[in-house]
Amino acid sequence: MRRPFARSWTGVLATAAAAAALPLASPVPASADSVIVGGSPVKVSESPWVVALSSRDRFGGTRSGQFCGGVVTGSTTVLTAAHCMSEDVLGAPLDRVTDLKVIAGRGDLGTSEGKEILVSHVKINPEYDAHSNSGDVAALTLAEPLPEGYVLPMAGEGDPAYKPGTQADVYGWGDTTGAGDYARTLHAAQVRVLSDAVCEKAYPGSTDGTYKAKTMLCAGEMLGGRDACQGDSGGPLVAQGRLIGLVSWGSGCGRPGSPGVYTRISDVPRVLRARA
Ligand code: 4AZ
Repeated sequence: MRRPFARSWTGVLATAAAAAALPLASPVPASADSVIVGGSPVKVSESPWVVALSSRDRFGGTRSGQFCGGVVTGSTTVLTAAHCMSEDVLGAPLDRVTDLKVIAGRGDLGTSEGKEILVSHVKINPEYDAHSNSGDVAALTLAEPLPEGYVLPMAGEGDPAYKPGTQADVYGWGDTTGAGDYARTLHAAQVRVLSDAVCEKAYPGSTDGTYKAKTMLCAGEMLGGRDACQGDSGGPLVAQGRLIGLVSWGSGCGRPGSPGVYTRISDVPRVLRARA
């Protein structure tokens, strides 16, 4: 979403209000606003294409400066969410963030494992619409190449991995409580691709956003519980070994009836795709 860090407070307030109204029998699981909700730690060596976006100048050094996720789609190309490059998220215009880096091969942000690579160029999807969240993708060019083994193939149009019911995994270092407790280690959660009809019904149009089947997909569990959350934005949704989505937005985290919404990779314009 446009303000991933601010939005977590909305979630906390909504959860507190629900708990006050239903003190004994809240249908919302206790963990509803926690992490890559319902996920578990994973080894970055088994998913080397997941990277952290970092700026220590903007976000401090304790978690290697992590503020969003990304995915390696070419030896010098990382895809992330366009909204991760916004002034709302960065707290400064992008051209003033001079230490923007991609961190590869570091599962635990408290270590110096893996590689930090400077971003030499950022291309924001010309079709990105910050109001509806449509086309939420940007391509980062790396100053040095990563080995080919880091690259995850992208799903194209008509790929069977988009079929509703398909199991997919979402990865990130996002918030673990909805109150600003960001994970130190990489987590993943398994979710299901949902039909466009279900996604449209969940998000017919509100202040959170409107579901647009052409440029988005949604995934989650009908009963909630497993989901992406603040700080996971731009990270990958992977099914059948291919990249199908990027964490983009949603209403809260892990709430029943409010699945996570992702940028649909098959709709990413050619100008943002890696050449090699
Ligand atoms: C966010 O604001 C955000 N539950 C990311 C993912 C989801 C909701 C919000 C999906 O960055």
